[in-house]
Parts: sequence; structure tokens; C-alpha cells
Amino acid sequence: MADALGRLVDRAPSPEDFTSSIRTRQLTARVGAWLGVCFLVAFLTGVWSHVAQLPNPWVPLPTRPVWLYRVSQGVHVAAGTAAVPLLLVKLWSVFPQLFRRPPAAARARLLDAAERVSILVLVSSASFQLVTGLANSAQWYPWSFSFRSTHFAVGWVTTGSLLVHIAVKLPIIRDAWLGPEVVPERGAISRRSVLAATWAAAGVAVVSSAASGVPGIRHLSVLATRSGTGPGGIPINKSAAAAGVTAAATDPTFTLTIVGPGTQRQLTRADLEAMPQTTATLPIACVEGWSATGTWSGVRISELVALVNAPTGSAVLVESLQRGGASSRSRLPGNVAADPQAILALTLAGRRLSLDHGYPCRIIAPNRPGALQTKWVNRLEVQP
Ligand SMILES: Nc1nc2c(c(=O)[nH]1)N[C@H]1C(S)=C(S)[C@@H](COP(=O)(O)O)O[C@H]1N2
Ligand SMILES: [Mo]
Repeated sequence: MADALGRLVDRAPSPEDFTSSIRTRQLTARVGAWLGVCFLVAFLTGVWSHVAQLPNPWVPLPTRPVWLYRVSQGVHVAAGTAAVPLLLVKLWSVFPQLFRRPPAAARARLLDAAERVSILVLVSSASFQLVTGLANSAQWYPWSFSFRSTHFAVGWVTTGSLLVHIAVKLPIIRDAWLGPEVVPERGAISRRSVLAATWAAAGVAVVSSAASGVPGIRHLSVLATRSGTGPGGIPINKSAAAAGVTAAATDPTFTLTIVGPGTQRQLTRADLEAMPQTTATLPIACVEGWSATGTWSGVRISELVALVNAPTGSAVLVESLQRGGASSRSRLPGNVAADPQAILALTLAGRRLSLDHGYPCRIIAPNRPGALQTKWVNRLEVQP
């Protein structure tokens, strides 16, 4: 057994067998630095997005600027997308190190093993983040775990192991940036060309898949899953049919129930239309990275809160006709519910809200993840 293993090890390639002279520390360090920036940006915007999606955020999130979540989530998806080609080039530049023979001395062997394990954790968690993130932006969920909590938890693992990796490699990184230039063999392509090709690949990946929310270059986003627009210039995320609400949402006897402290009101769509209407220009900004601005009008949430004699600044629990599904309910924290631009929308772009956009009425509020802009609302519970 030990013999067979020994023979296998003898036959395995060693780092010197990989002869490409452009696989240099300088290349690794430069691609690594950009990769580190992408992961750091994705981590920070990811934590922000996670907090923003909590029903009761750790810190009250501001409702202004109205586009902040739109930008931060666009940046999150763009950073993750750019990281894909960067990670591939980075791995290519170092993979011969996999075949390094373990050192002979026991202590050195232990350190070597520890380093390999830490790199295994880093590479697998980083790959997991990129693969699940990309699948999520394509609305493809080939797994049964909760995407959001898993992506969030593994994000900490990736960031932690990345920091350990940078600390361990600091001397090599310093050397690569400040030490003498390693010149590739004559005829080999230059480091500059490899880097330029890597940037180009990252740029194409971002523009073609993650730029669907950027006005002006939206049409270049040919791989985006939600680049096509729906009624009022807003894509449709989940249709009424897919949510199983068509019959209930088109039922002429539909009423919205508003529950307050000690009192309850039932309003038909006509009742809502008869109330003072407010117009707001606000984006839908999906966690998947796409976003689009619409002009919505309807009744201010604060007016509905007042209707059941609850104080302004009360939080509001929102429920949809949809049964089950992560987006079928949401919560408007007090500062959001009190905002003059937080509305129960009845129209989009001056026309009656389409069934797929949430008819008879939906939530639209400033600086809020799309997943919380609940459609087909039939119940508001005010929590003073
Ligand atoms: N009831 C309900 N509301 C919902 C959803 C849903 O699946 N069910 N999807 C949410 C998500 S994830 C987004 S991004 C927005 C998209 O709104 P749109 O389909 O009008 O573009 O609606 C949100 N509201
Ligand atoms: Mo979404």
C-alpha cells in the first residue's frame, strides 16, 4: 500500500514540469490584488444586502438616497462576475504548486499541510460563492438550501480565509511587487498581454451579464436573464401565474385588509383609488443584479397607517395573496412606512398595474431590495 502510494507520488508531476515562463509571481500578485479587491467589495456590499433584507435590520437603514441599494447590489453582482475570469487566471498561475513535494522535516511538513488546508478552504469557498452567485443571478437554484443565508455564511469563510492567505503570503506578495522583474522567455507572451486579456475577459463578463441595470449600456447586457422589459419598462420577476395568484388577484370582490391596534378596515381597489394619490419615481432593484426605474402611483403607506388610528412611524407587516415563497410577505420598518415615497402602488407609468407587476396593489418603497417590494398585497398589519 505504502509502496503503491510511493510509486504514485514518484510519477506525479512536480512544479518544474510546468514550464510556461509567464506563470510568474508578478502575474499572480497583480491578478491576486484585483481578485482581493473584487472579493472585498462583494463582501461589503453583500453584508449590506443581507442586512437590508432582514425583516428587522440590525441598524435602521436610511430611505435616502433612493438608489443606494440599486447601486450597491449592482456593484456586488459586477464584482462577483469580474472575479470569475480573475480567479481562473489566478488559479492557472499557481496550480503547479499543488504538486510541490512536502518538506522532510516534521515541523515544516505540518506547516505545509496547514497551508494547503487553508488554501483548500479559500479556493473552495471562493468558488462556491462565485458559482452560487452566478446561478442566483440566472434565477437557477439547483440546490435545496437557502441561497441567501448560505451565501452570507460562506462569505465570512471566504473573507476570513482570504485575510489569512494574504497574511501568510505577505513576504511573497511584497517581493513580487517590489523585487526584481521576472522577464518571460523570448517569444513568450508578455505579462502585460496576459493581464490585458484578463481585464478584457472580466470587462466582457460584467458588461454582458451584469450591466442590465445601467441606463445607456443596458442593451449590451446580452446574457442578462432580466434584460427584456415588461409593462412600464420594468421586467417581470415572478408572474401571477407562477405565484398561483391569478384567480385571487382578479377576483372582483378583492379587498385589502388593514389591521391596526384595536381596529380593522377592508378596502376595495375602488376605495384605494378614491384616496389621495402619490406619485414616486423609484427603482426595483433585484438581488440578482438587474434593476429598473418606474413611475408608480398609489396611496401612501402612512395614510393607510393613519386610517387604522396607528401612530406614524409604526412598522407594517405586509402579506400577499401568494401562499408560501420567500417574497410573499415583508416588513416595512417604521422609518420606511413613514416615508412619503413609500406607497401601495396602483399604477405604473400612468397605467393600471399589470397583473404580473402586482395588481390589484403592491408595495414600492425607496432604497429597498426588490425582494421586499411585495406584489399582490392583501393584508397590512400595523405594529405600533
Ligand atoms: N408576492 C410576491 N412579491 C414579490 C415577488 C414574489 O415572488 N412574490 N418577487 C419579488 C422580487 S424578488 C422582486 S425583484 C420584485 C420584482 O418585481 P417585478 O416582477 O414587478 O419586476 O418583486 C418582489 N415581489
Ligand atoms: Mo428579486
